[in-house]
Amino acid sequence: METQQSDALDVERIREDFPILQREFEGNQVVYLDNAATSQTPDPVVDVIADYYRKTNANVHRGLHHLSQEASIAYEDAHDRLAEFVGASGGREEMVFTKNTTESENLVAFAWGLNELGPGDEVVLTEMEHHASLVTWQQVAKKTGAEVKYIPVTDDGYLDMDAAAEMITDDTQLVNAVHVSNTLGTVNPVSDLADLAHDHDALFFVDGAQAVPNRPVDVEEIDADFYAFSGHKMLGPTGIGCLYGKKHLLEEMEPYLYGGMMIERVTFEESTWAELPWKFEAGTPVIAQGIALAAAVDYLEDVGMERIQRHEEQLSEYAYDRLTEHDDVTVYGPPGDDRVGLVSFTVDDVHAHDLSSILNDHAVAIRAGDHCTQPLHDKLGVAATARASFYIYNTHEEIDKLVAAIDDARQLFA
Ligand code: 7TS
Repeated sequence: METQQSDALDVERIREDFPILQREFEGNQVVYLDNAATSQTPDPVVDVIADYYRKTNANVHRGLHHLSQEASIAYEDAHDRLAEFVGASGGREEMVFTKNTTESENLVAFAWGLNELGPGDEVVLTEMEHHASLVTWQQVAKKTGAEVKYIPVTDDGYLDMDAAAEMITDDTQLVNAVHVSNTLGTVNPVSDLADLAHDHDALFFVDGAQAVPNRPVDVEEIDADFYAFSGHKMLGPTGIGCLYGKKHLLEEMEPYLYGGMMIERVTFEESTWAELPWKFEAGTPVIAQGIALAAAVDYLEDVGMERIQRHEEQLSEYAYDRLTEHDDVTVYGPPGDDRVGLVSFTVDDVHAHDLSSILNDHAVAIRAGDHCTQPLHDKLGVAATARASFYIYNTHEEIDKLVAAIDDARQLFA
């Protein structure tokens, strides 16, 4: 698509690339507000996937035949494209393709943590971590005897950075924090956390699943040692995630999965590992997904990451303001003008699951539940929240439809 010249997003033009948004259910056009769970995929990216299978499909054993050569080059180049997108100057050597953010978390926890952690060591997470990191580090801590600590979340939904400064000590080996909370919409001060971690020679790992889709991210400016994200939340296909890692760390780490493609030389007794990043991509990798994700990145950059960020901020502030017009609505997290494009909320006397089911009658798609942050919900004192999350194709009118559908639910339960 053409580069937009004006400051605002041309949402109507963008929506033409997403035919799924025209679907109707019982006469209502779908209002897709579940983007923090997964985003929709634009036609140009779907075309790349279809073209790949129609014209190029082959396994990526370089040099065997023309199709394999083409697939290999496109797949390898996709790593460079993703590295460039998040500011990793080391290119493909610093960009591992995985299945999703969860697998990227597991890769670091098991390939690094299992070997490096022991009794007396500490891993510092935050109370707003997604289960992807929380459960994973819990397990590695159990296996190694290390301890997991959590930076508290304040009542207004921010990280308590004074507490962080006290909790991160010379015993800390790694700090793992979400860049953007999938429940609160908080944007965390990741550069400050990186400084705190590095002051104590600890590594800093960022879960960027909710950040890379909607803001410019530069892993070197943050000074992250590892940075994880998912393709399916940023217009790409499912089945691909990314792990950025500083080259020297990835070089020192043991592999995570073993088998074909990740080796250099194998005898009956011993094996040596392929160069980066292939050492971490065992078996037939995510070829079509990787190539398609590079196309998604082209699409995002054509639209402009700063514009996307502004659009999301405007929508979430509008949603926050509209939702809080009613006293019976509680919105969780920071104020409307200081959050990313999502709003988690409850409505008095209406359970979040009932709410989402009534919204579904209006074809308004939101998510209800714990959003894979059960401990954070425990702290908030609610079992479930409703969450509306926005992306480049959402409009103010769709938020009005959300608010009208909530009114309907309110009347049903009055
Ligand atoms: N980290 C964060 C901050 C997330 O929001 C998610 C997914 C993950 C990690 C895991 O990503 P995955 O691609 O490995 O599944 N979050 C959500 C959500 O909020 N609703 O559905 C999935």
